[in-house]
Amino acid sequence: MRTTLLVLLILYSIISIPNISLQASELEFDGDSAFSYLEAQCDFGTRPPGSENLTQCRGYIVDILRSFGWDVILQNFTYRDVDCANIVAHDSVSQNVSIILGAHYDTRPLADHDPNPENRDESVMGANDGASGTAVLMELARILPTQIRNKIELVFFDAEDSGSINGWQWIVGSNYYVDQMSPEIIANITMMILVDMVGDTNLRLQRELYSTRDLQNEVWSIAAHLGYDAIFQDSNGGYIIDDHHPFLNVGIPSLDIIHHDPFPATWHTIHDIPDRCNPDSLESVGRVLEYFITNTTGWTGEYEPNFVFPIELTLIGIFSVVAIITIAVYIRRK
Ligand code: 1BN
Ligand code: ZN
Repeated sequence: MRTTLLVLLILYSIISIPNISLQASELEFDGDSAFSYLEAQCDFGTRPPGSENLTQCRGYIVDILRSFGWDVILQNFTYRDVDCANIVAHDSVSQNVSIILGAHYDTRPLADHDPNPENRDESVMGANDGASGTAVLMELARILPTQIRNKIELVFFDAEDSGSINGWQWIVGSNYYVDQMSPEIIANITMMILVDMVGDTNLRLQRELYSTRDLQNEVWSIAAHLGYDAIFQDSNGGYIIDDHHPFLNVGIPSLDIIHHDPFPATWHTIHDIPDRCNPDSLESVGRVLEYFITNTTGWTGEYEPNFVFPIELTLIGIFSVVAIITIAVYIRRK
């Protein structure tokens, strides 16, 4: 008798467990598609601020975003007599932006970290450092459901990566962007997420330490849920002054998803080329972000609805089973 009861209870508990497992394969972000945007940027050549290559590449990014239905504006600014522009993309229908996704699209003018001193006067191709984060944002622009796009702003920063060269500072574009935000707009933004250097074949993401820890925890736990815990490592990296920094300074919770501590071997070298990058790396980061964004904005439209057996029915079921068994025992004894 006890055994029967136990078996029935176990069966009930199994069907009552909510199905929370949305798997990586159910997500839309495509690594090959993202990789094609990475390669296309590199086809323009190296892309330091103010260069003709960067101007051409900017036009390409704008065209692609518009073809996916986004409204795009250029935020022009001049730094040290060089014309620069952040690219800002919004939903074309309505705007109620609460999440900013960012990446820099410029590349470093000098490969000053190259192991070979003879290469240090050359410029960096920036397949990883520049094109990878940009490619992830472009693929998100393609696949994000139209229903949630009004909550998202995509910002591609110029002039991030020329720091300590000819007196330039780092993160010039993001500083300019945040300087232009009004207090009202700042108050409406709930978070900023930056993707930088996420394309390396051997991608390893440590936790960047300026980043808002709670936001980082959410993203890292989604990565673990999707099986990307070998990439999103649960260990502390270092403090990086990156494009999320100006947002943190005005009180916006911000996260930098960046390969660092150590930086990839190609960082600021002439070897930062598409051959050293990988569609799977872009896909892991893109899918984590897709999952996070669709969850955070409360949209469940195209995914399988989670099956949750209502607690009331579970309790009624258990009561009926217990009642039936009690009655059966009572009748048998009689
Ligand atoms: C990220 C990619 N950064 C540069 N390229 C930011 C950075 C600035 C990293 C200074 C280390 C030192
Ligand atoms: Zn760099």
